[in-house]
Amino acid sequence: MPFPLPRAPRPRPSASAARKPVRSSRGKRLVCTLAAVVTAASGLLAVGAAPPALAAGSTLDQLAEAQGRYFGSATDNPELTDTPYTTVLGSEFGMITPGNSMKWDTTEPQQGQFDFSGGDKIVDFAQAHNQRVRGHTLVWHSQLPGWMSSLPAGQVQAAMESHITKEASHYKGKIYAWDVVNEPFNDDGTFRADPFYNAMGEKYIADALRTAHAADPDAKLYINDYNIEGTGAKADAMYRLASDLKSQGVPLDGIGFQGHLAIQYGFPTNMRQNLQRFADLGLDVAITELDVRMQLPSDATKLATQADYYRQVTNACLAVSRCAGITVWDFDDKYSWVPSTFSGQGAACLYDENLQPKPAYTAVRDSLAPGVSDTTPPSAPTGLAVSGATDTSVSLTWSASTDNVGVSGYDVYRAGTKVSSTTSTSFTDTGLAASTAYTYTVKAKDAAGNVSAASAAVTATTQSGGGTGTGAFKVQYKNNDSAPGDNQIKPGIQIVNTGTAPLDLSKVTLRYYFTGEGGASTYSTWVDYAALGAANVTQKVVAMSTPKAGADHYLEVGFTTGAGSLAAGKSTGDIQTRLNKTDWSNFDESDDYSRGTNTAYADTTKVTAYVSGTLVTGTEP
Ligand code: 9MR
Repeated sequence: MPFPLPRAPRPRPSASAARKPVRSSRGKRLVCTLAAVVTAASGLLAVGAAPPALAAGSTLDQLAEAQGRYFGSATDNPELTDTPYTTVLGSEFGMITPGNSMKWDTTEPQQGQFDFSGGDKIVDFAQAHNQRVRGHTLVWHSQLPGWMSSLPAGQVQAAMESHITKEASHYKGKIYAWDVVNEPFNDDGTFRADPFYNAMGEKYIADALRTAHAADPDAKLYINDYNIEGTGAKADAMYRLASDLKSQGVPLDGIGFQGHLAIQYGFPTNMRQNLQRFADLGLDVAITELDVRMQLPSDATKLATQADYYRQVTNACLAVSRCAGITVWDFDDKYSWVPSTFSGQGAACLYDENLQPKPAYTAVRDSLAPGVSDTTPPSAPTGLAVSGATDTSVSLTWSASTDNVGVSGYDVYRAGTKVSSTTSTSFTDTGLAASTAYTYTVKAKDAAGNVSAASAAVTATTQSGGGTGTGAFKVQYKNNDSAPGDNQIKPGIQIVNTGTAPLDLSKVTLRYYFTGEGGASTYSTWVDYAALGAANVTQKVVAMSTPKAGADHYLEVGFTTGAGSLAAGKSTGDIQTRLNKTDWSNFDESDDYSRGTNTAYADTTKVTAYVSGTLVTGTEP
């Protein structure tokens, strides 16, 4: 029989009571006064409090505790003999969840015969390391012993209450929070038809919570599930259940969001808002089983995405004052459950199989305490190029930098003086003097304030002032040649006037750089099509006096006065050029400087453009 207990108000433990002593990176216990810590309830610094002393060597849990949260890990009994592993387990984390040894099939393998030895060992480990314990789990459809799964429906409630009472009483006073009910929902938000639901209907959940509360009134009681991190049908079902239980006065303290994420499925929608709506019901929320898997093999890009997911989860928890903490579902890829469950997937944890921290580890630290841990600057920006120039402005583009945690922006320098900070990879410098050369560099920075080395410098010359027909423009390119090893090169080129004045095309020349690869040194050129009239396009091949990588010749494209002027905002339209050596010997275009593989027009900086012989856009080889 369910026995409705009046719900005694249970204030959150005070910051001092709830928190274990903070240890320094050397393991020495530091005195952590209430004034010096962050209030658990608000997540804000206590008024007048000195910020906690956080050093680069602070543990994950110390960084989290300074934000009023815990940082924990799951572990399992076989792992406790791995000393390098337990050294990290015992130091980095402030909360431990037994991965298996408190589950029903382990603790009550035969009806009425209980075995808590595995769970006891993990509790002993935690207590020896000043760690708290999340109990996992009392009522779950999986890892049930055979006798329980086949029990007649009429005996399920008594068996469930007996199991909860026995286990929660055994661990009374030693458990911070119990996952009383685990995974009650199907993905569509309907209740899972497990032995408990089949026997008792939805009310088994309230009954389980009341039974656990009677056995250990001080433990926080949670319902825990996966695929509820973001908004959706399953999260909505949990929200409805949580609201109902709260309004009925059932002793429910929190909702556990397991957080088994995968980079190939995207980050959960509105995670912070989703956590917040549960918190607004007067519940704690916690991330209880976080890991972020990927298709193997891992690579730097996947690990960076994974790091970003871990960071976003941490940010979401920090943004919700009732988020009590985060637990990872083991911290080391060596002991992750993922590879044995999802074929071909893995690398889901904060540390790799050799116990080396991954970018995700740094990302979590950086979220918990920006700047404390991340001392690695981004890579220097590459590919800095002039994408346009007018008589008063210069436009620049560059390639994105990479960073162990994430690039937060770029600083643009003109002649060594910072002229802009931007989060994009382009910038237009305005208010410049006409006919003047300006030299630029760009540096990348990250959220911790680390700044990269400067990019290679690029110099741009503004147009002559007051003249006509030299406004800003850009060059677009496409490859019309599907055979890079044959005897012809077929660049498609067009010019777009991006300025506000007409562009006198007769002053414009373009250079397409390539290598000749032996054979004849004389060339034939062709204009197969030009929207502005093939007869208005001129071409010649020029041998470079100083060959460069991917370039010992260039095709120079020009325009007759018949091409006229290109109005602001307009494009010349498609110009299909073609060239061959006069002996028709083959090229190897694969390394040619100006060549791209795009078959639709796209902006390029590798076909350079000149007005009256002065480079105005693009980067020469
Ligand atoms: O980590 C646990 C793994 O060792 C077990 O084989 C598995 C069996 O179901 O359970 C794992 O933990 C699960 C947790 O108890 C509930 N949420 C999903 C976890 C991963 O399967």
